[in-house]
Amino acid sequence: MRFGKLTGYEAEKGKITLDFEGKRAGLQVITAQIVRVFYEEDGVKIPSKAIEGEKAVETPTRLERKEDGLWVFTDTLSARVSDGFHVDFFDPEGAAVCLDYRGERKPVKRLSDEYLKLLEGEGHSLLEGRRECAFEVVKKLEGSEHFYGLGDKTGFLDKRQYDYEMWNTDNPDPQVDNFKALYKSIPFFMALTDSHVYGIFMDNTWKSYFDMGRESEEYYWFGAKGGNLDYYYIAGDSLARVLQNYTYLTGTCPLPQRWTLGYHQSRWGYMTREDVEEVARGMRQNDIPCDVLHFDIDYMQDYKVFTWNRGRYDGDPEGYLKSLAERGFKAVTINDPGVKKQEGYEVYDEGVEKGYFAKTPEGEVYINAVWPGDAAFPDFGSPAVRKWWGEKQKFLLDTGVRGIWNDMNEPASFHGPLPETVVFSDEDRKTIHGEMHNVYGHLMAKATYEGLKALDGRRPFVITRACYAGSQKYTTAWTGDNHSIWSHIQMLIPQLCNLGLSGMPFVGTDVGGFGSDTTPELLARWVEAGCFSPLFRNHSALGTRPQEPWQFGEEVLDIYRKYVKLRYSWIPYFYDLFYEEERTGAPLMRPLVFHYEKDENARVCNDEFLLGDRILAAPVVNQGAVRRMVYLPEGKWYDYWTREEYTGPVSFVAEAPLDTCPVYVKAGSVIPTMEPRSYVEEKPLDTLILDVYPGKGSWDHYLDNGEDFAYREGKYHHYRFTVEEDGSVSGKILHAGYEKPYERILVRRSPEGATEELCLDA
Ligand code: MIG
Repeated sequence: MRFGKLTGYEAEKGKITLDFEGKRAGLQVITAQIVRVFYEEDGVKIPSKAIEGEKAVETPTRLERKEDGLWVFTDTLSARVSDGFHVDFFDPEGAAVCLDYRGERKPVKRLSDEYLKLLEGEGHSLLEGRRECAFEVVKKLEGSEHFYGLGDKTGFLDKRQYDYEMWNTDNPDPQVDNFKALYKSIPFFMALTDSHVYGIFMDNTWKSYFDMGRESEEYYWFGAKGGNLDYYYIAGDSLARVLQNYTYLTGTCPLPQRWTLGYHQSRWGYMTREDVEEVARGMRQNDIPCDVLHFDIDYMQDYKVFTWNRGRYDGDPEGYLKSLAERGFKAVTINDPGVKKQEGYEVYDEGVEKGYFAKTPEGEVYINAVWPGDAAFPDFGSPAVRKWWGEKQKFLLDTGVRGIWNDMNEPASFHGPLPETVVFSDEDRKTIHGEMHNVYGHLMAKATYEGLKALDGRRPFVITRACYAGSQKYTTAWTGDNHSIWSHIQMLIPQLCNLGLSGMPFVGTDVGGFGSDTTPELLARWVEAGCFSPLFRNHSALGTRPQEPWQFGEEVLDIYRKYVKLRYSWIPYFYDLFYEEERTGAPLMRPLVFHYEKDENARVCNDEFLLGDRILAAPVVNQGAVRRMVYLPEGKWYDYWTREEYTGPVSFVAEAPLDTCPVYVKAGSVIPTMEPRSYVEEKPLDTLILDVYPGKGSWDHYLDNGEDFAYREGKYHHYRFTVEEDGSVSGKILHAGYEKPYERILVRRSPEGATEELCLDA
């Protein structure tokens, strides 16, 4: 795609039409910190799947035509558009932040000239991705640049020097660093240099490529196979601010029901009522708090969606789910997109009759195979199909289900991938799989969320495997089929942190690992790390070594219990973080760099993370290790277990026997906790226990009914607790709208220490 000289422009409010010798492109000021850069091929507008509603606000904008291009100024940035549709961004002082690269492409040379000559004849290219791109954007690389985000990728926190693809992929092989794509596509990243931070969101759903400096040390590039060139430059003075701006565009994850923050137990292979019952009983007998039991594909009749194999549940799944509910267990059922091809099966017949399935270019219902055998694929790009699918959830809700787990929605298929030419809808426009693939899971989640919301009224709980930018508005996500291997407990830290930095905060990995057999030691270490992940679920594959907490002897069971209980005690803190996240987009699990951008150690830290800004976890992720190096950034910290003090920045060796996950809490923290219980609603939440870490600081604590949307009408309580250097604590109410505020607020100064009652200031 070549653009000529900038020959003219026209501005209407923040929308600037640019003429490049007949080619019309555009720049749009969305806010003072967000600028959209786009070119609509053949003038075709493609509605964003990630961004809902109008986001552009009236922004004071000044234009100036200069020798070197057209300058667009807002209060907080300036953009320069020059010949060839090059766009550069500057900070308010005029310093360059993000420049287009204008030089020659200089790919790293991998082969001698002789070899290249040999290969040329066959049209061999060393850069497969580039060949496919309909357009590319090439940006100059700064010496100090680090990259974060890009959704769910393998490897490490900093994405510089690596290249990735966006093409939702179900690959059952153990995921390793050089995988280019996993199940999710979030074409957003943030760049951090010694002087600046910014983000780029390419809103394009086609297969796309991100080369973050693999091709060359001088530039990085991104591009897509089809669709429009359409990206947002996002400014901000911190990673947190850039991410907030990104979630201004794509939305945040709404506050979840409180029970979803509890412990989830799952396994592919809980076949019958008896199997599930054994797990439910095991949880209570072994005193492992647990709120959620997951039902994998085994509950369905012949893997048909919206059916229940009643025979496996004594003919009464409704009664059984009710009995589970009475004991505090919520049921979450899996739901795959593939609809079994079977005449007489209502869902299939309806879908065929109404034209709700994807079609071949010849207009036949497209069939591939998944769990039920031959199956059709709902066309989720169509609003009518989404509505239909949403309403279908009623069957599961009526059975007593409380949450929906969307799997296989890349979409995965057993008879080879869906051809790119399969016909799908994009709202009322017809398009092909190549364009809708990366948003298939996103739109299925949207359909599910909206269906549940309309039917149930409570905050919907959806988990997905595949997603796109903006899916956080409808769904949580897990990272798919990991394995019970040490490299995957190591990977979960950068993986979940980067998902959070990509706007997806409610995420987790299969604790213990999905494929392969876990070991007692690996499971113990995994629960120690996993209890910090917003979505906290143990799940394993059919036929692997059973992975429930009690399958590995007393020692592991005790460790497991200790960390699940720790998690439960922290649920009020998690909930506060969600409240903050809904407002600001700040994820719960954060890499150290999120709060310590200037700290070179933090920028590349792969084996520690923060929960909010107060708790730092340094889990052991190496087999056999009973101590590890810990790095604490600047400030004063306390060891969570011993209250030993440290002053950062500091590195030291922490003892970490099998039952210890090194955890540190920042001085001046008040961590809101709740009393032990075997599930969230076992007892009323009438007592708050504040864990206090002396130092100057404060914490805003949020409380509501944990269930519905009444909080949006002000039905919540907001408390502010303040701690002093000497450890004294005071508290007051900032907002009083919830009918059941705490009856008691207690202060505690050590893990097992005595508590004293806190009287709130008037
Ligand atoms: O082809 O439903 O990632 O969590 O247990 C495998 C069976 C299908 C893949 C999911 C996994 C789930 C499994 N599913």
